[in-house]
Amino acid sequence: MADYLAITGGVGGAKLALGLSHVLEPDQIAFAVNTGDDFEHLGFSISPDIDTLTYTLAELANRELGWGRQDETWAFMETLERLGGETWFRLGDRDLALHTYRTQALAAGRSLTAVTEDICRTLAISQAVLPMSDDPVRTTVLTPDGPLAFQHYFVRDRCRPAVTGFEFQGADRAVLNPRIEALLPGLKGVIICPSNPFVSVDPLLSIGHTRALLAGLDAPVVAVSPIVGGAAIKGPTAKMMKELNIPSSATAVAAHYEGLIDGFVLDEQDRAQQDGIGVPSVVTQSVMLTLDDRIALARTTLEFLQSLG
Ligand code: FO1
Repeated sequence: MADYLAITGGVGGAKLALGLSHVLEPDQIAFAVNTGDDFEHLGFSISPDIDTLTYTLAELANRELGWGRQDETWAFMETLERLGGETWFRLGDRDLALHTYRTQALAAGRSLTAVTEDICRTLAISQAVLPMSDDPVRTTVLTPDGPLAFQHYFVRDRCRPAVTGFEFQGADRAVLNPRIEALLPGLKGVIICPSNPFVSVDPLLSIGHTRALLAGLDAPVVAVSPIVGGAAIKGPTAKMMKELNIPSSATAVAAHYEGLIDGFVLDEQDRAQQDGIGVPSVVTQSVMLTLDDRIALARTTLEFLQSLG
């Protein structure tokens, strides 16, 4: 049974996840992964955040794009484009094999957890990578022009529409992955990775009583700020906060998790905000450019968790 659970979305979260995988033994850490970004496209079942994490842990991630596989080729997309097909969401040739496998396995009645386990085994990943739920939960972004499915907002429309809120379709009926729930009583700590609070972490927290379940743990819960110096390291977090009339600051991220977290990790650039954080906090260099940065942030976060425990 794992000692630590890390809740993660895509790129930003996967960086810290990789650091944690270098610091902890494989059986000490499990990852609870957002599936609110999942969708069905061109007949494939696509789970972007699970794939970003597994490719990152397997050292196969495409560093230039931030998603997909390294050494990718695009023959499928090129042919589809010539045929006049839908090409706004790019599926590389190597990546495609994985989507095909997952689509067939899910259609045959296997669970997303079981399929993800197969993929991890094949990619020689020893840590548990656990989809937040085996039931579909789909993030919808609310905009003044109406609701948008997450990937339409994020990729097709390049996060341009203003956001007014979010809905997580299916979250009220979904069941938290039983393998995640089974870990909770034995945990020494929970880490909320520096992922987007609204669209990467909230989908998991919105499943049934998950937020209350995590808040009620004996083990401490810490969040790492995805906002540094008023901006998001990657992605639309800061833009969303402005549009929601929330200051784009580390303090506001900590406030978003009020009642859930016991500690908060913020960047040196935001040291001046430390007094306004309502829970114990640690200031560190949290921008992860290199593998050493990822490992250092993982160590600091774990030491901080242990000091709270
Ligand atoms: N992100 C993009 O910005 N453009 C794409 O064409 C794209 C394709 C894609 C294919 C497979 C996959 O696993 C992820 C992909 N992503 C793409 C990333 C993804 O949509 C987002 O980064 C996440 O959903 C946000 O965490």
